Amino acid sequence: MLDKIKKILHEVENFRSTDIEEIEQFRIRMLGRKGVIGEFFSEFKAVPGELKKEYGAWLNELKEKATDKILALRSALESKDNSQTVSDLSLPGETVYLGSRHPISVIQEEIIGIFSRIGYTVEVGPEIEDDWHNFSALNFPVDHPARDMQDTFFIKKNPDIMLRTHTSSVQIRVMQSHKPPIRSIFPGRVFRNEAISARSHCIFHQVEGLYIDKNVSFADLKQTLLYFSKEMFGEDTQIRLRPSYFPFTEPSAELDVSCNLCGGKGCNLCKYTGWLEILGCGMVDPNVLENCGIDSKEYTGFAFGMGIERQALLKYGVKDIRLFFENDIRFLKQFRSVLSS
Ligand code: 2U9
Repeated sequence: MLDKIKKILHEVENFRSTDIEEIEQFRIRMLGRKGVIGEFFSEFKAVPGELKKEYGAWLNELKEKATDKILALRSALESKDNSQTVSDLSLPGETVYLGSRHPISVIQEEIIGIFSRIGYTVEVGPEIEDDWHNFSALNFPVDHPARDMQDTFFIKKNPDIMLRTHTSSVQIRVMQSHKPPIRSIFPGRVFRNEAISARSHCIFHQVEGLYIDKNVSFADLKQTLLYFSKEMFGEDTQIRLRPSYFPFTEPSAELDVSCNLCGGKGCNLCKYTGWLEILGCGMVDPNVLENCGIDSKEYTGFAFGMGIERQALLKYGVKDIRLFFENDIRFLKQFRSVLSS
C-alpha cells in the first residue's frame, strides 16, 4: 500500500493542466467520494498498528498536496483570465485611481503657501479655550451675543471653558509669548453653535493672519491682501475694501475680490454684483495689543481672517458647505488625481 501511495503522490506532484474540466476530473479521481485517496483511507483501517504512524503521515501528505495542487491550478487559471487583455500590449493600461487630500486641506495648504512666500510663519493652538483667550483679550464686551450659550459651545456648562469660535485665540497666545515683530498665520478648526445648512456649519476651518511691528499701516494691509487675492484667484483679480466692525480691530473692513467666474461682469455666483466677499480684516485694536503686553504706542499691526470653506466654495463652485463634512466618496473623488498605468 505504501508503494501505491508514493506512486500517486508522484503523479500529483507532476500533474499539470490549464484546462478547467481536466482539473475537475483530476480532483474527482483524487479527492472525490470514491476517489483514490478516499480508498487509501478505507484501507488504512487494516494497516498493522506499528505501521499506522508512518502510513498515516504519507496519506496526510498526499491529501494535502492534492488539495494544494488543485487550488493552485484553479487560481492560476483565474488570474490568467483577468490578465487576458494584456496580451495586446498596444491597448491603453487600466486606470489606477489614487486617494487624494480633502479639498479643505488643499485650499488650506494653498493659503499657507501664499503667506509663507512673504515670510509668514504658521502657528497652531488649542481647540478648547478659556474665556480670556477667546473673548476678553479680544475686546469682546461682556454682553456680546457671541458669548451666549446659543452661539458658543461651552464645556460642561462651565462658562469659562469653550470650543474656540475663531483662531484669534492663538494670536493672543503668540502675542503674549513673542516680542514683535510678529508675522504669522493661524490655520485651524473652529466651532460655532449654529444651525447646519447649505451656507453654514457648526464646525468650519479658518486661516487668520497677524502682522505686528513698528509703523505697520493700513496701506501694508491693503497691499498684502492684494498680493494674496492675485495669488489665490488669478493675476487679473481686483480688490475693494468696505468699512465693517469687529471688536478686535479698528478700523475694520471686509475684502471683496472681483468675481473670478465672470471677471466682474456679473453672474449667478456673484449675484450680479461683480464682487465676492472673501475675508474680514483691520488694524489690531490698541486695547488688544495692551491686553497681551505689547506697547500700542510703539507698535501697530493688522489682522485678517477668512473661512476656508468659503474660499473652497468660491474656487470650486460648490453650492453646499455640508458636502465638505460628509466625506461622500462621490463628492471627494472629483478632487482626486488619476494615475494611468
Ligand atoms: C487679534 C486681533 C485681530 C482677525 C480678524 C476677521 C477680521 C474676520 C471672519 C472671516 C470669516 C471670521 O471665518 S469667519 O467667519 N474674520 O472677519 N478676523 S479681523 O482679527 C484679529 C485676530 C486676532 C489678536
